[in-house]
Amino acid sequence: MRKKIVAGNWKMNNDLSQTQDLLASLKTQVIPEDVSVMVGPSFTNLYQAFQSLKDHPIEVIAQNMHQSSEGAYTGEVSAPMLRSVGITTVILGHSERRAYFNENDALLAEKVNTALDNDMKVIFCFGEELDERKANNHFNIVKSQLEKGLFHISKEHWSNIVLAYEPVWAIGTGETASPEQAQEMHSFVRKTIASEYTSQIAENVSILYGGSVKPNNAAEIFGKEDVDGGLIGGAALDAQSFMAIVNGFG
Ligand code: G2H
Repeated sequence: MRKKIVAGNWKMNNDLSQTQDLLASLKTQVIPEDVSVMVGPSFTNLYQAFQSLKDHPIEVIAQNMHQSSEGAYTGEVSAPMLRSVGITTVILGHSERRAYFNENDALLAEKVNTALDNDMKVIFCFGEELDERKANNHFNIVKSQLEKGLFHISKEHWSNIVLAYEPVWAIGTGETASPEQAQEMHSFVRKTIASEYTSQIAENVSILYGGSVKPNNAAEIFGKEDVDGGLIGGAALDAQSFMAIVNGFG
């Protein structure tokens, strides 16, 4: 059985007191035993969030990290730093990092290696832009992102990988991929992994969908065979909405 996962990506939202408030609300909620629930606050609030959720099933994750483990990289945060405050999972390759911070496939491959070398789990994001889908090139784009950013890892490392398909045209736009579009891509990704690695690896990896998931569409999307959960942005900033999405697994 693949792990069901719902991860909140808070992006650059919530200062310390807002983080504390949101965590306090989340802590009053019942977390279903069969779903791994994660939240990703900003770097400045990770330590506080980890401490606050220490004895709670919600995992605190990071939104990004630098590709080097240490060094003269002003303003950056390393994998060992994240580990030192209790964080063992990091989101890499989010489309906002690719678009606004010039993160390309080669850089992401380095980041993946550094995360794995530091015994961290990776939520690896990928997805096509609108013009690429319109040109019917979305499968090629996704395949290329996976091949260049991720498919260099060894079989053994796949247990530390979660995938997140996030079509760029659906992120923060209110436009969601239809459950059928999500399923079609997730199934394609699984087949691609099976042919590149093994069908067992393909069957065991959780593939999340991200892009305007809300309480009113989560259940339908999560109901698709190859969709194992979601990476949630806007709707993760409200405890009730986020939990309604978590409870979207019937
Ligand atoms: C996609 C998603 C979370 P949103 O970025 O990663 O954000 O749910 O706001 O579209």
